[in-house]
Amino acid sequence: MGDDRPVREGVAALESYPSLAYEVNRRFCDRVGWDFRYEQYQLPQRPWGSLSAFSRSAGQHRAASWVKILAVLRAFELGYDLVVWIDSDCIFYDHQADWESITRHFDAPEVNFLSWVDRPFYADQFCAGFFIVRNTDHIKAMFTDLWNRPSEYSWKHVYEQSELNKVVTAWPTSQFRLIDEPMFRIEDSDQKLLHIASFDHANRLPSFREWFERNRVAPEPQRVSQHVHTDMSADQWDQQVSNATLSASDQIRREIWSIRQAIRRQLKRMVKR
Ligand SMILES: [Mn+2]
Repeated sequence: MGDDRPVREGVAALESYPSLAYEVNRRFCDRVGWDFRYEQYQLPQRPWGSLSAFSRSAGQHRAASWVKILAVLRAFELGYDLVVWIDSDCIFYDHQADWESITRHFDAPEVNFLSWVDRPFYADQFCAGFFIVRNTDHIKAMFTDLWNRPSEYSWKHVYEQSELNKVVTAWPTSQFRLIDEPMFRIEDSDQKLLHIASFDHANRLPSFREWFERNRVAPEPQRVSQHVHTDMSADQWDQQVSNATLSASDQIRREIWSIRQAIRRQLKRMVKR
């Protein structure tokens, strides 16, 4: 998983849903014996806020959600054969759930990608908040191309998910699996995932806190220094994946964009008051 926000330790975690998701997901991975990484990716800081991620080959700003592509490429580079991506607003819900039935799909060598159907939003698309990919040249090239190609969803909902769906669902059906199980609300006590979507964001903290009460475990994140990686610069990874230098005009565009974002944030705050 990953986010530009830090994992907050102690009781401060109760006010930070990525921190609660960290702890739920860390516990799950510990239980099933999967390596667990939280990429706290870095963006250039300015006095008014941070710059947004940017694809220099596409010449486009990229919404935060897109950075998962870089984080997965990083996990590939670390040598993992299979990489599981889970959003910071998504948790492994029932830790006793049977994941063998899911990972077994990858016993078929032609299967490269697995995700959850995006119900109730779309029945024929998957939700990029959770997916498993195989580290192959094919997948690596797909992610590299997605990052580098201009996209009408660079800043438009549902971002990289729209592009990923276009590419993956065009493959022969033998190469990917879409699992039709609940994810966006609790329908079964033994469901594998719980993902609190952005329209429902106010529910993230209460839902995740409830998970700890229900499972009678402490919510304070453990072993943060072991699992949170703060050395992933989104710009450095863009440079590596784009294999291009940032033009002076794009550099200026980024600065102006971030100032406009800061003003927008300020205006929103004023309206709220
Ligand atoms: Mn999400």
